[in-house]
Amino acid sequence: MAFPKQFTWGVASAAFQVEGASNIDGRGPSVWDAFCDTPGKVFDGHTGEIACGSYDRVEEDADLIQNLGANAYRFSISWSRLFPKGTGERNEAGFAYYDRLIDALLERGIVPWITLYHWDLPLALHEQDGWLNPNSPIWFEEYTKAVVERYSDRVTHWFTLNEPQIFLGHGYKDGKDAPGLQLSRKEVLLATHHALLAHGRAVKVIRECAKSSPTIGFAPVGGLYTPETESASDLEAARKATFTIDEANWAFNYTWYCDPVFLGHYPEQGLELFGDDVPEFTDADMELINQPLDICGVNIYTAGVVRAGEDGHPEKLPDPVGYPMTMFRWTINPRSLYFGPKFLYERYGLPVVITENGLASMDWVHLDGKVHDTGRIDYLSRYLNELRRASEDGVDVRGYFQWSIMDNFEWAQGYALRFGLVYIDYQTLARIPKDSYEWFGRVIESNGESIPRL
Ligand code: PNW
Repeated sequence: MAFPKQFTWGVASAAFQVEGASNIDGRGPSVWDAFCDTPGKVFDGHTGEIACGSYDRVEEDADLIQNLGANAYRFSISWSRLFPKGTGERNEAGFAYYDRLIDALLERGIVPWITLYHWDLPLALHEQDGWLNPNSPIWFEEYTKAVVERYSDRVTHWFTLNEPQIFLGHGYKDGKDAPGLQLSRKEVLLATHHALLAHGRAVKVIRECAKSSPTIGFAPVGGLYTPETESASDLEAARKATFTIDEANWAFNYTWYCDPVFLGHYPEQGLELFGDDVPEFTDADMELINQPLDICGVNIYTAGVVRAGEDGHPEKLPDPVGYPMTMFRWTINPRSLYFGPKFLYERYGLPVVITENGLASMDWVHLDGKVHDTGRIDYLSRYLNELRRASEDGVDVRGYFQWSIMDNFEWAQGYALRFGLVYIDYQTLARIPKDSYEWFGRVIESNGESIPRL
């Protein structure tokens, strides 16, 4: 059998990318609102003010997910919609919005999977130094507690942080994403330590306060490598490259974030590489970060390729001229969905859930009124076949969330890149299911027994 019977077939999104209503019903600004308002930061000055208008389309969007046949929806909560200033005063209208969303999903038999933090830090907290503030883990714990108290009678699946590699690497190091900081390595590592502590505190408070038994995970990303051939030496080289922090691109790795979370310690190689830039930490910190988790979530879109060079040392292969790429110019490497889950499962020993995977393309409505996104079908078919192979080879894969149910605000790329199974006409906010929506629906229906090629 390909995928387990109870496999989770989901679609994903994030609050700032779909909700819109950024100034409505008492929501406070986040770092992303401020970033969008800073000239030159986001493609063509696009903002999240309207986005997909999902705030006003709870039933319509839930119908789209139901008609697809998905059994789960991974969405995030906008912290500043619940707490306009991040801490203190609550915004009841914000809480009520997620009540409506959760109830609409449950009525349709769709399991809500909540991501607590998908990059949109309340601006008021950024003004108090954001993740650099040693109180940031406590802010996050308080926010999480309020979310869990409100929704855990109906919600059982939780993710803490989405991709700290990116919100710190692009937000605090390169300045490409909100809040656009370009800090020293020492400062970024301090903010990272706080984010990891925030994760730990959140997991703890979920377990303490949840009204129904929770399933909790973390949703990292990282520099993944697949082996050129499946020889034992190439395989070992790929594993080694995947779990080594690259000096040039040091924030984009698995081990600095995942080893503390899953194993309770920073990786030796990172401690050596970062030297004096490593923040001070205690055993109690590491224990707090290392809370028991139920699943290992991971976002996988692409991967590099390595071969074993001399002495087995990983040799990264350059992308060949004219390589297949997405509109993001990410390499299309379907084997990332075989080796990614395999390597993570071997290292961390937890069931794996693919929390995001999908294709950026530039779709448009064709003359027949439909959106023929053959590239997306081909991409998903190649990737899902590899995920199935991982499952058949004994990797404990429990779920797959396609990114994304609909086109949305693609961060610094604004609305230029489209990841959706459903096309959004941003003038009218009409939703048009693409060919890939029909295709993915059939895959889900067969529980992945059938993953047809074009
Ligand atoms: C993710 N990489 O970001 C985010 O979680 C989503 O919000 C986003 O829309 C989606 O992927 C598509 O970009 C990523 O460099 C950023 O491999 C960078 C990478 C992967 C995912």
